[in-house]
Amino acid sequence: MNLYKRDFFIWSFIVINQITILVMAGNRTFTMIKPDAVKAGHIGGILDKICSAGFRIVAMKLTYLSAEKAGEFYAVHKERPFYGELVEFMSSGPIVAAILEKDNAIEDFRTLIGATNPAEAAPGTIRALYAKSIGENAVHGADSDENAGIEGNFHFAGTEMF
Ligand code: RTP
Ligand code: MG
Repeated sequence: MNLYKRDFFIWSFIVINQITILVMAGNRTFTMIKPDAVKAGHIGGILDKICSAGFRIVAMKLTYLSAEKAGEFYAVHKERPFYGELVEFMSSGPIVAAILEKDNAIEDFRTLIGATNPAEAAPGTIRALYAKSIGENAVHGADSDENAGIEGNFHFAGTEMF
């Protein structure tokens, strides 16, 4: 193979790889059904909304965050006044953690769950239907592709993603 042909194959491989990464980006998000919604028996209702909206479940488990683990998960909010309350709440009972797949997953999932404060959440959104307050707001949704990846890996091993 001459030098020109070899370079052509290498560059084709790199370009196809980059296109694949671009197409894949944005198609996964990470969610948790928070302790308030699990306690109130809303797992089924919330999963129904998620699946009906076209999300595919890549990974899912009923699990528990210790205060230490909850603190680690929400470390970005460490300086916020509600951090202590948030950690206490998120470790107050079991949660459902899941990785979800759909085109435009991050944005579409944030639309599906509604505003952080359920009083401001659009009618029909998960938080409007199931959240109690700004603190106890039924579900978590990742806010970026990067964070979805970090949060998914926080809860799941690669062998648990399908
Ligand atoms: P999340 O990360 O859980 O999906 O929520 P979010 O993006 O809509 O809101 P964020 O600003 O990231 O806040 C994280 C969680 O902290 C609790 N919070 N409490 N008492 C308060 O003023 C207050 N503000 C936020 C909520 O549980 C919120 O979801
Ligand atoms: Mg957030």
